[in-house]
Formats: sequence, structure tokens, C-alpha cells
Amino acid sequence: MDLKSFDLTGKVALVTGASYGIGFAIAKGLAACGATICFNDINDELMQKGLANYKEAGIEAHGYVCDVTDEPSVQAMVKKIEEEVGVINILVNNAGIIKRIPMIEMEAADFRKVIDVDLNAPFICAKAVIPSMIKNGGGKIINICSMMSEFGRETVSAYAAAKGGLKMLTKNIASEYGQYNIQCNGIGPGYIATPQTAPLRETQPDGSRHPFDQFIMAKTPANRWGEPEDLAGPAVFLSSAASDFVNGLILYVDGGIAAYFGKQPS
Ligand code: NAP
Ligand code: GCO
Repeated sequence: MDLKSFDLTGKVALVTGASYGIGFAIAKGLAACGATICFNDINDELMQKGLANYKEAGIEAHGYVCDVTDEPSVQAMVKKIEEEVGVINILVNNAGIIKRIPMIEMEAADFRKVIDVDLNAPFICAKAVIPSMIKNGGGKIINICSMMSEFGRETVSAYAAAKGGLKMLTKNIASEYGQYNIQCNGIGPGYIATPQTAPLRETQPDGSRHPFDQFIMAKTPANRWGEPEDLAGPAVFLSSAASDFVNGLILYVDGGIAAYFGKQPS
């Protein structure tokens, strides 16, 4: 075994919703190890912004306009990538949304929207790439899960339901398609500083840290929020031959949150 096991040269990766944030950092990590990057965003303006971000990082990425909840559009994107770039070897289901609303105040339509983007879309995208992966002799699928794949908390019922479901979709893809040399694993990020969590980190009018920010600091043995780049190494591992016998795992990248019983009273 040598470092070549982590080499992704010649591999085509599709990272969904990766114009910025966690997806972008994961894509940068995969590109640094040799992969060709494809990503999508929901409209041309956002996709062009993403392309500019990759260019600035020195990466010649391929950008596509596609809403991951729209199955015909996902099928068309995957076909286009196969024609223009090559068969997808690595799929990272990263695109996601959250709606923080107390459950009894939440409209069913909002609940459905979150389930659609965070759970149905990974199914749609995985379904679109698996047939070619089978023909190609294998592939890697990484689903971006969450602390909420394991835990609940106030206001995130739809998100927790979706991410808990995504954990089980991960295990089921591994179970159903492992025989074709397809490895499907999850990454469960802890609390990461991205636009998605920006409202939880806003500085208060008196200059103090947001109460949720203080709560997360107390919950995290690493004593910091994660950075999107913290996800890159685990994503490279799960995309590479180094993890060929790892299947159905959810790798929590959380600075120790899931291991920690909580701060003792001072
Ligand atoms: P983010 O900053 O909000 O970025 C999410 C990305 O998903 C955006 O690029 C967004 O596109 C894209 N997206 C949303 N709906 C889409 C759709 N229907 N079709 C295509 N793209 C769509 O979020 P993030 O924090 O980087 O999170 C990335 C993933 O990690 C998500 O699945 C999230 O649930 C998960 N996660 C985040 C954290 C955290 O602490 N930040 C922790 C655990 C898990 P636009 O450019 O249009 O906005
Ligand atoms: C929240 C957060 C989380 C994180 C992440 C944790 O409101 O609790 O947004 O859900 O984004 O998914 O792993």
C-alpha cells in the first residue's frame, strides 16, 4: 500500500451544489488529488459564479445548470457529462437545504421541500449514475449526511428526517450495489462555518457571540466550528481506492461532537 491508493488521476467526479461551501471544498480536495470536477447549480448565474470560484482556485471545472430534485434534468446532466467529460466515477451528493421552523408551525409543503432536496435528490442522482458505474466496473458515492442523521433538536424536524433517511439510503445503496464494486458511504459533518449556518453564528448587537454559537463551542471537543476544508481529506479517502472495502459507513467529521457527553458544570 502506498500513497497512490489515494490518487484520483483520471477519475471524473460530480459534486452536486458545489459552487461554494462544503461541496466546493470537497471538490477542491478531489481536484488536488487528480480528479476532474463536474458540479451543478440551479441557474446559470449561480453556476457561472461557481465556475469563477474554481477558476480562481486554478481548477478547470465543468459546470452544469441542474436542479437535483428534477429527475429528467439530472438524467440529462449525467448523459451530458458522460459525453463531454466521461463516465462519472465519483458522485458526491452535497446539495442541501435546511428550514429551521418549529414542527407544529411548519407547513407540510416546507417539510416536503426539505425532504425533496436532502433525500429524494440523492436517490435521483445515485439512480442516474449507478447503471454506468456498474458497466464501468465500479464507482464511489458519498452522501453528505449530518449530526441530524443521529440526533434531533428544536426546529429541524424535516432536515433530521431527511438526513436520517439519507443515512439509511447510504446503507441500502451499499447493500444493493456493493456486489458491483460500488462503495456508498456518508460523511456526517459537524457544525461547519458556511452560508447554511451563518444565521447561527451572527455576532449579537452587544458584540457577544450568538447563543447557538456558544452552545456549539461547548458541544465540540475541538473547541471550534469546522471549516469546509475539514471535509476534504475524508472525501478523498472515501473517493479513492484506499477505501475499496469500506461500504455503508457514515464517517462523522465533527470535532468529536458525537463522542462527547457534554461539558461538566464548572
Ligand atoms: P450551503 O452553504 O447552503 O450550500 C448548499 C449548496 O446546495 C448551494 O450551493 C446550493 O445552491 C445547493 N443547492 C440547494 N438546493 C439545490 C438544488 N435543488 N439543486 C442544486 N443545488 C442545490 O450549504 P453547506 O453548509 O455547504 O452544506 C452542504 C451540504 O452539507 C448540505 O447537504 C448540508 O445539509 C450538509 N451539511 C452542512 C453542515 C454545516 O454545518 N454547514 C453540517 C452538516 C451537513 P445555491 O448556489 O443555489 O445556493
Ligand atoms: C442546525 C444546523 C445543522 C448543521 C449540520 C449539523 O440548524 O442544527 O444547520 O443541521 O447544518 O447539518 O451536522
